[in-house]
Amino acid sequence: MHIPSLLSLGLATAAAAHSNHAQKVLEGPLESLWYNRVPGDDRGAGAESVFSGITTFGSLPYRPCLASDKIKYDIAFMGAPFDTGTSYRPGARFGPNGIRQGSRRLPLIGTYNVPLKTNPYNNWATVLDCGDIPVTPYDSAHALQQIEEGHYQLLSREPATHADKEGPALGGRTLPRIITMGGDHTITLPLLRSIKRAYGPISVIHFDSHLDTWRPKVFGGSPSETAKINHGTYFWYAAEEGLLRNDSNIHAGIRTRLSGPSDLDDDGYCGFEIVEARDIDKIGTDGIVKRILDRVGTTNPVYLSIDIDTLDPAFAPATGTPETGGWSTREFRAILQGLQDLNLVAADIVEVAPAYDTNAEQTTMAAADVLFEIMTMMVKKGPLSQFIPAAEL
Ligand SMILES: [Mn+2]
Repeated sequence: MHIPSLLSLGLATAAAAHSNHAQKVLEGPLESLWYNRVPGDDRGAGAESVFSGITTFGSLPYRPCLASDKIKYDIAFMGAPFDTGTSYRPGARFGPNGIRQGSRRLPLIGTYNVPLKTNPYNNWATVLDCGDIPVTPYDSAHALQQIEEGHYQLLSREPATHADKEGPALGGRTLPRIITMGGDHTITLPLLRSIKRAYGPISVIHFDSHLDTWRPKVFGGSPSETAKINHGTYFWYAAEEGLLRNDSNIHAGIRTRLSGPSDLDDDGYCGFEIVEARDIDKIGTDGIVKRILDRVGTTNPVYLSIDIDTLDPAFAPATGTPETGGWSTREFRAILQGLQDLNLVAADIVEVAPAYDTNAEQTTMAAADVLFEIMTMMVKKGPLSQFIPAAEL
C-alpha cells in the first residue's frame, strides 16, 4: 500500500522540476534525507543514507560536465571505462563504477582526513563527479582519442575558484584538477597527451609493480599499429611524443620481471628513476617519500598515475596483472600522505577490475581510499592559482 504514495512522490518531484514555480519542499519523517547532500557541509545530516540513491564517487554531486562547459568545478572525478589494452586479465572497463561502489562508505561518520588534518568536502574547492567519458569497446585507437578529448574538455575550462588569476598552465592559466578512474593503464597515454596540451611536458610519479616503458617489440610483439600501444608500452610512447619532462619522473612500488637488463636502459631513456617495492624494508615509508620528493620537487607541476597493483594482491587482488611482494594499504597511504606538498595538477588510478574482487570489495575499497587521500592532498594544497606558471620554472 506504500507503493502508490511513493510513485506519486516521484511524479510530484518531476512536475515541480519542470515548472517555472519554486519547488515545494517535500515533508516527512525523513525530510532531512530527501536530498543528496555533500557530507560535512553546513546543510545538516545526510551521511546516514550513503547506501541510498545513485552511486557517485564518495557521494559527491554528479553533474554531466561533458554536456556543458557551463558546469564549473575545482576538482572533477571522471571515469574512463577502457580495457582493450590489457594483456592478462580484462575487466577494468568496470573500474569506474567499481571504485564508486567501493567509495560509498567514505562519507559515513564524516570526511575529515585525520593524518592530513583537512576535510576535503567542507573547504574552498568545488568537487564533482562528472561521470564517465563514453568509450567504444570496438576500436582502441578511436577510444584513446575519445579519452584524450573528453579529458581535455574537462581539464581546459575555467575552474570554479580563481579563474581570473594566473596559474601554472600554458598561457599562465589556472585550470581545474581532474582525477581519472580507469580503465587499464593504456589510458594514461591519452591523458598525458591532454596534459601536454594544457601544461606542456610534465613530471610523472608512477606507482606500479611494472615499468610500463617497454618497447612494443618486447611487450607481446606488434601485429598492428593499434596493438603496439597497450598497458605495458604507453610510457614508451609518452616519452617518444615528448609528453614527459626530462629526468624528473619516477616509478615506485616496482617488482616486475624483465625480458632482460636492457629493459632498464629503455626505462632510463624514458626519463624514469626506479624505487623498488622491496626498498621499503630498508628505508621505510619516509625513505620512499624522500626519494620521490628529491626526484620531482614540490614546485614542478606533477601528474600522478597509480596502478592499483602497486598494492600487494593480498590487499588488492582485483587487477589486470597482479604481482606478489607489494605494499600494504597502510604503507601506501602513508607514502601518499607524505607527498602532500606536491604540486599535483591531475591524477589517475587504473587497473581496478572488479570481477576478480572478493565479496568484501577490498580492491575497490582500497582504490577509493587512495583517491580520498589524493582528493584531500589537492584540497589541502590549495587552488592552482598560487603556483608559478610552468614557463617560468
Ligand atoms: Mn601494473
